[in-house]
Amino acid sequence: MGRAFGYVILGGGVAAGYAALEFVRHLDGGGASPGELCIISDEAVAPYERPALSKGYLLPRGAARLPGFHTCAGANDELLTEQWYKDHGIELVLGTRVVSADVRRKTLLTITGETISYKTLIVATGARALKLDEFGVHGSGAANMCYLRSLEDADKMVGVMRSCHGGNAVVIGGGYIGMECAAALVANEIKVTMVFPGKHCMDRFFTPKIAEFYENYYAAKGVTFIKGARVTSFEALSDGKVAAAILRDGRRLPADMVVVGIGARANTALFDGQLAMEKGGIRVNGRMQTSDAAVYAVGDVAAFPVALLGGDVRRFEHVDCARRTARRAVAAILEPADGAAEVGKNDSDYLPFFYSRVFALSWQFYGDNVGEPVHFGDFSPPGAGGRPKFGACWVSDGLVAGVFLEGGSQEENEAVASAVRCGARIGDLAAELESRGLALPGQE
Ligand code: FAD
Ligand code: NAD
Ligand code: ISD
Repeated sequence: MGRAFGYVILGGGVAAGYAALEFVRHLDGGGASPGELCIISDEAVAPYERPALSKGYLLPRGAARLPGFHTCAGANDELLTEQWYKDHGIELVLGTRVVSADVRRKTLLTITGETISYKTLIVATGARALKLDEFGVHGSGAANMCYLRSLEDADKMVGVMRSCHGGNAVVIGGGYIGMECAAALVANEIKVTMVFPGKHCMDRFFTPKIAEFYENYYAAKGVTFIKGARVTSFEALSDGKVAAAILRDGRRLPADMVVVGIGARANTALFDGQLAMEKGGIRVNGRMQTSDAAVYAVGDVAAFPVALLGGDVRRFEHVDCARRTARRAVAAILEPADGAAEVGKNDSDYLPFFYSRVFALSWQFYGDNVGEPVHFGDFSPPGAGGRPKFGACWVSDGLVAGVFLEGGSQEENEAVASAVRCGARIGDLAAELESRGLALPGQE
C-alpha cells in the first residue's frame, strides 16, 4: 500500500504550518493539486503554535484552546485550521508516526504500514523532551508527573493541576519549561519548589545578575528554589502517583504533582547514517538543504550556517527560527535560482531571537550571548503594579553581539534588534539606550 507526493513535510508542528502557508503563497493563493503536498504528523491535530502550551494554555481562566492557536496565529497571520488544509488541497495525515525513512529510495514508512514516497522531503520533526529515565531516575509514567512538549502533555498537565489546587508541585529543571510552568502553577494556586543542578535558573543563558532578578521575583510569588541539587528517586503511591521527590542529599520534597523540564533532543533518529549531522541536528546549507539534495530540514532539527554569526553553524530550539527556516526552505525549493549560502543572506530580517513571558514579565533576546555582558537599567524588584525595565548587552571586540531586554516596548525591542543586526558599536547602542532613559554604565 502506498501513496506518492511531489512534496512531503515530515512532522506537523510549528515549522510544518509555516511551510504550508509559504507553499500556498507561492501558488498565488491557489490550492495544491492532488498528490502535490502532504504533511505527516504523529499528533492528532493540525499544526499549532507550541509556545502557547506553556503560557495561555495553562491559565486557570480564559485559557487558550484550539482552534485559536493553530499556526500561523503566532505571527498574526492566517489561522490554518484543518479545514484550511482541505481547502488548499494539502493532504494532512494526522495521528500517524513515520517509523523509518529511506533517503535513497525517497520513501517513508508509517506505523500503519503505508509507504509514502516523495520527490522532495522537508524534515520538520522538531525535538522531544528528555526523560528522567534517561538519567536513571524512574517514575516518568506516574499519573501526576508531567512533561510538556505536545498538546496531549498539556491536557494531562491541566487535568493534574486541577486535582492539585492548594497542593505542592515539584518542578525539576530551571530552564524555559521549568520557569514558564512554575509561573503557570502559581497562577493555578499550587505551591512550587524548583529543583535544578545549576547555580541559578536559565544558567546557559542568563547572567547571575539577570537570574537573581527572576529568582527574587518568583520567591516573592511563593516559589522556593533548591539550586545545585538533583532528584534521584520518587516515593511512589499504590495508585500510580508519586508522593514525594527525593534529592541526592536525602531531602524529601512532598509532591502532589511533578513537572519535568530537563531539556530537549532533536528528532533526528530516522536519518541517522543517511544524512550529515551537526550540533545534535541535521546539517543543512543556507537553503535548508541537507546532504541529500532532495531532502530539506527546518526548525528545531536543522543546524544551519547563520550569516549574521559569521557563517557559524547553529541549531536553535525557538519558534522564530522554526517559522523563518520553514519559509526559507519553501522559497529555496520553489525558487531554485536563489542560491544564498547562509540563512540571513536573502532575509535581511534574520537574526537569532528568543523570548519568554512569565507572570507580568516579558523579555526578548536578540543575537548571541558571547563576549562580556554589560548590564543596564533597574534590577530592583518592581513595586506593586510596576514594570521592571533592565537588560544586558553582550559585547565582543567593542561590538554588540547580543542584547537581552526585560520590559521593553515594541519600539525599544526593535531598536535593540536593529543594533544587533547591524553589528553596532557598544557606544552607539549606549547612546540609543540613553536617549530612552536606560543608561549603560561606563559608556558616556
Ligand atoms: P515541533 O513544533 O516540535 O514539531 C515537530 C512535529 O513533528 C510534531 O508534531 C511531532 O509530533 C512531529 N513528529 C516528530 N517525529 C515524527 C515522526 N517520526 N512521525 C510523525 N511525526 C513526527 N520557543 C520560543 O521561541 N518561544 C517560546 O515561548 C516557546 N515556548 C515553548 C513552549 C513549549 C511548551 C515548548 C515545548 C516549546 C516552546 N518553544 C518556544 C520552542 C518552539 O515551540 C520550538 O522551537 C518549535 O515548536 C519548533 O518547531 P518544529 O516544527 O521544528 O518542531
Ligand atoms: P532547557 O535546556 O531550557 O532547560 C533544562 C533545565 O534542566 C536546565 O535548568 C538544566 O540545568 C536542567 N537539567 C538538565 N539535566 C537535568 C537533570 N538530569 N536533572 C535535573 N535537571 C536537569 O530545556 P527545557 O526547559 O526542558 O525546554 C525544552 C525545550 O522547550 C527547549 O527546546 C526550549 O527551547 C523549549 N522551550 C522554549 C521556550 C521559550 O523559548 N520561551 C519555552 C518553553 C520551552
Ligand atoms: O508565539 C506564540 C506565543 O508565544 C504564543 O503564546 O504564539 C502563541 C500565541 O500567541 C498564538 O495564539
